[in-house]
Amino acid sequence: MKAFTAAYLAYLLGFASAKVVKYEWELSYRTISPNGVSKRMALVNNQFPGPTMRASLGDQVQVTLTNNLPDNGTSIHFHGINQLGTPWADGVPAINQCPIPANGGNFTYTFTPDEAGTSFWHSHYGPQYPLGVVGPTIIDDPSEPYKYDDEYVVVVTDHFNISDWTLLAIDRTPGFVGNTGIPPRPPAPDSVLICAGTGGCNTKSQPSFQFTPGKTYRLRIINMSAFVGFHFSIDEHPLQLIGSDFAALDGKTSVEQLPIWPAQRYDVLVQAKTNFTDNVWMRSVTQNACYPIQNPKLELETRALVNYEGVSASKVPSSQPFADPKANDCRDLDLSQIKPREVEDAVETPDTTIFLAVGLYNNATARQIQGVVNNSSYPAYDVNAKPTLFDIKDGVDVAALPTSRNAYALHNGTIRVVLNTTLGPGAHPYHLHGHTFQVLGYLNGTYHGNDGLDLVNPTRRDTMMVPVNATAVFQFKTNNPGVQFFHCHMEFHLNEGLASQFVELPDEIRKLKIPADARNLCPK
Ligand SMILES: [Cu+2]
Repeated sequence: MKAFTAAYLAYLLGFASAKVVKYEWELSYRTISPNGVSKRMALVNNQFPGPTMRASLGDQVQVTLTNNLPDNGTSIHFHGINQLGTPWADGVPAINQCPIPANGGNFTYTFTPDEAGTSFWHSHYGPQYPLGVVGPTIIDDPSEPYKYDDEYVVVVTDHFNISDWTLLAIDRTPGFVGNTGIPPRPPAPDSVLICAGTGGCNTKSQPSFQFTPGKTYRLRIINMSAFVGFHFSIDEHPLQLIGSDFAALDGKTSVEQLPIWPAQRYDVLVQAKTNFTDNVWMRSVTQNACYPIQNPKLELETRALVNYEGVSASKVPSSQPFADPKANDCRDLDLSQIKPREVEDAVETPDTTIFLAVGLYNNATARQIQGVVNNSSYPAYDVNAKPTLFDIKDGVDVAALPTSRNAYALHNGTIRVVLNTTLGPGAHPYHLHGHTFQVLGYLNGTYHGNDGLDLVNPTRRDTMMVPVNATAVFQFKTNNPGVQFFHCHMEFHLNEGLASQFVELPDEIRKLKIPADARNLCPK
C-alpha cells in the first residue's frame, strides 16, 4: 500500500544514514502503585509505562528482551511496525513466534521500521499486557513535515487492581455466575490514568506538562488501555490533528474533543497561548456507555496539569472543558476529519473480498463468553501452539490448519475486508498486524459494493473502532509475506476468541529464511 509514498522513498534513500539502534530490556515482577493501590506488575526495566523504543525510518532496530519472570513466557509485539521481511519478529505466540521462556530466556527482535509516527509495544502473550508489559514507540521521519518547538508523550490507559495472571483469565474459566446462567465476565477497570511517557505511572501522581507561552507542542497521545476508550481534551486549547496511528494527516482539522480507542494513537499540535498566566486541565474521560461491564466506583475522568511557564504548579486551574457534542457515541472521528497528508485513492475493484461476521455471545454449553469470527472462536490462550508462520514455512496448506485458527489465505492483489458486528452487542477496536490499511467506511446498513464508501484518499490506520451493529469496510494491498493477526484490541475480547489471522502470500512465506534463534524458541 505504501510502496510509493514519499515516506517510503525517504526510507529507502535514508539507508545512507541508517543506524543500528539497540535496546536491552529485562522483564521482571515489581510491586508498584500507579493509582495508589499496591499491585504486582510485570515491568520492563522496572518502568510503567516501559522504555520508549525510538528510531528513525530506515534504522535497524535490535531489541533484546530477557524474560526474568519465574512463571510465565512472554513476547513483544511492536504495534504498527509492519515487520516487512521479518515476520518472525512480530511477537504473537501461536501466530509468528514461540514465547520467550521464563527464568532468563531471551530473544532479539530485529527489524526496520518503514512508517513514521507514534505507536507502542506490548506483550502479546495471553492477557499479559494489562500487567504492565507495554511502552511507547516513536519512529522519526527525517523529512518530518510538521514544525513544533517541543513534544510530549501522553499515555492514556485503564488500570486494574487485580494483579495475578490467572485472575485476569477469570472469564476463561467455564462456569456461571450464581444461578444466572451467565458466564463470568472479565473485570472492569479500577482506575483510568494519564502517564507522561516512560515511567510516568510508577507512582500515583498528577502528571504535569510544561507549556511556554507562544510555543507549539506536539503531543503523541497513545491509548494503552486493555479495555476502555476516552475523549481526550485540553481546556481552551484545540488539537490540530497531524497523525492517526502511523499515517501523517493533512493537518487541516482541529478538534476540541478527541475520541481515542484502545491501541489507537493521535499526533496533535497544540499552540500554547501568548500572554497567558494560568494553568489549564488536560482531561481524559472514559466513554463508559460503550462497555457492558462497568465499575460504579470508577472515576470516569482523569486529569493532568498543563503548567504554563511562570505560573506556580500548585495553582489549581479554573478552566472549563469544551462542550462535548459527541459524548459516548463509541465511534472514531468522522472519517472526513482524518485525511492522510500523502494522497492515495482506494482501488475501486478489489481482487479479493473477505466477509467476516464477528461478535460476543454467552455460550451455554462451554459456559463461557465467546467471541466468534464466522462462527469460530479463536483459542487465544493456546500460547504454546506451533506458530502458523512456521507451519506454512514447513509446507502446511492454509486449508489444512485447524478450523479454530480462523486462518484466511491472502494472495497477490488488493484485499477488501467487510467486517460486520451485528452478531452481538459491542463496538470493537479492531487491529490488523502488518499493514496500515485504508478505512473505506463504517456502514449502518448492508454492504453493496462501493455504495457509501469513501474511496478518495481514505483514512489510513492500523486500529479502527468498528461501531455497534455496523459494517466496517477496509482495504490493503498484499506486500508483506507473513501471518498477520487480526483481532479486537480489547484484551478480554481477544482472549474470548475475537481474532483471526491472514496468511499473506503463503508461497512467499515458503521462500523466507527464518533465523535459527527464532526457531530455537520453540520446544524441540
Ligand atoms: Cu472487542
